[in-house]
Amino acid sequence: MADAPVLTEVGEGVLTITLNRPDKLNSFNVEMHEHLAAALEKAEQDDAIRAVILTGAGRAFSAGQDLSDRVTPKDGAPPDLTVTIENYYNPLLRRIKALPKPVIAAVNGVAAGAGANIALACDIVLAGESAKFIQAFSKIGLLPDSGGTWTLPRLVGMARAKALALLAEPLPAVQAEEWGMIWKAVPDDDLIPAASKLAHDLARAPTYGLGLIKQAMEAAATNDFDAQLDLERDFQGRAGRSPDYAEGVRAFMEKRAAEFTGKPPAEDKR
Ligand code: T3D
Repeated sequence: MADAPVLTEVGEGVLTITLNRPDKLNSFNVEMHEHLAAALEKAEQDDAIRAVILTGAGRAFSAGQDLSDRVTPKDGAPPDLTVTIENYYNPLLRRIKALPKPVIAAVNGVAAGAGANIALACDIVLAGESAKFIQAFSKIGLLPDSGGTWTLPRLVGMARAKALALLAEPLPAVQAEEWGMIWKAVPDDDLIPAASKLAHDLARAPTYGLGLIKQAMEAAATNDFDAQLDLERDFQGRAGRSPDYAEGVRAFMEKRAAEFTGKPPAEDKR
């Protein structure tokens, strides 16, 4: 299925998802959304998958919505953009955030519009040095979606977020790293090996605990300090009942490398 809109590959606990419409710079149509949703659902359900890499085929990560795929009503009325957002983009963003396993974006080239904000919603963003991030929306009269108006100010502060959104200027990966918008920019040829090493390291880590870290960090966006302290207490209680915590402490005491299974505590149904 080399011509499928999304390619998947599983190995040693890592699911690699490749957006695969290179001639359209991996822009999103409904079919690509559906394939991506199915791949992420597999990641949710399969306990053997413990980390995910999201990348793009060809010279782009993704150019966002496929603008040639817009359904214009026959009567000449404008398209209702809320439909794709409600049915596809918002569920996708919620899925990435809620997945109790780390998702790494390996941004191999331009990430524009929703493509940029999907990458930035991932837990760790690595980018090739030639990649760039473009909040392209304002060029066509739209505003950032796919969580952009929420994510950007939190990552880079309001001043930079507003300028990125209003000006739609490309932000090179190296500057994105300097601004704290992404984890690292690496030489282009090193991107996939670096993302793969990171993902394989994470796939051998205490997956249940990593899922709690992810959930706690997201909750901090809306909790006050007091509520977050309570959440940390409760989550730590859950982490402390996991087999990986027992193994981690045992391995430390025995001065050996821990062997984590990623499993939740027996009573935790997830
Ligand atoms: O609509 C809704 O449902 C609401 C949701 C909206 C979410 C969004 O993402 S809105 C924002 C949509 N994206 C954009 O506006 C970005 C459009 N693309 C660009 O600005 C540029 O292509 C890039 C800056 C990303 C890359 O520029 P460049 O010069 O490297 O490449 P190019 O020549 O512009 O594009 C190469 C080909 O890809 C070209 O096709 P061709 O001429 O070779 O047949 C181009 O048309 C195609 N392409 C690029 N982006 C898109 C696209 N085709 C459809 N949709 C695209 N978004």
